[in-house]
Amino acid sequence: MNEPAIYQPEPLLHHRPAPDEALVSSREFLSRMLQRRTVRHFSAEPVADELIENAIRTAASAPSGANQQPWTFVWVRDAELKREIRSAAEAEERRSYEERMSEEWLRALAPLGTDWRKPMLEEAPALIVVFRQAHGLVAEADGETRRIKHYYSEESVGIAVGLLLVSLHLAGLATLTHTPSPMRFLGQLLGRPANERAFVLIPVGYPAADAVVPRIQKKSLAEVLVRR
Ligand code: IYR
Repeated sequence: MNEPAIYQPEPLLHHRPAPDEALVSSREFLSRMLQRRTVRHFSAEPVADELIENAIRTAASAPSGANQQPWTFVWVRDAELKREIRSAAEAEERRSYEERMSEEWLRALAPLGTDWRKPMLEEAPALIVVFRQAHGLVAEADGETRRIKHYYSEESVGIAVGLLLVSLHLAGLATLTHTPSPMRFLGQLLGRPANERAFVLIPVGYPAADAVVPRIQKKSLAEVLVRR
């Protein structure tokens, strides 16, 4: 067994805005976030690299179980790779829509207007595929690879994806939070190691000029907040 790393406290750097500034910034942030929509129609317009890099830096700043940061972000721009991903995703989605999803599930999805076709996987200029590291792999001095347990990796990656979506949205970009099921093909096409599981596939880009979104509602504060 290796010695555990030691606890080394350092002073917290913390910015506390004045109360009026806090309210303004909280309201502005809320109003920007209320404009975020899941988008399924993308333009081919390219995206500046730094917007994607900063979104991934932001995502990678997320809190994680034991600070293990159990994530890998694969940024796909290559047209041929996008085509392969689309084709594999559509094969799985077609089987899901036609054979695997229950009537109840299909009814729940009806307001979203989705089907098995996923042209956005080729149309969007970038795809970000987020992988969850189910466990860690550490190279030992003797050349062996040791497995380390990861804690709360699902929660950790979920939080990181939330931050990723926020950063991209605030940069004026559109995203689709897509989970073709099963997603094993993503690890295969992208050559990821066996400890990584595809978590979500996110087309990123500017919305198409004629993009439409389903008319849906978010629950009110009263419906989601319990005060005790
Ligand atoms: N993965 C499919 C189906 C789908 C499932 C849920 I839950 C959604 O919120 C949306 C779609 C698809 O992407 O079409």
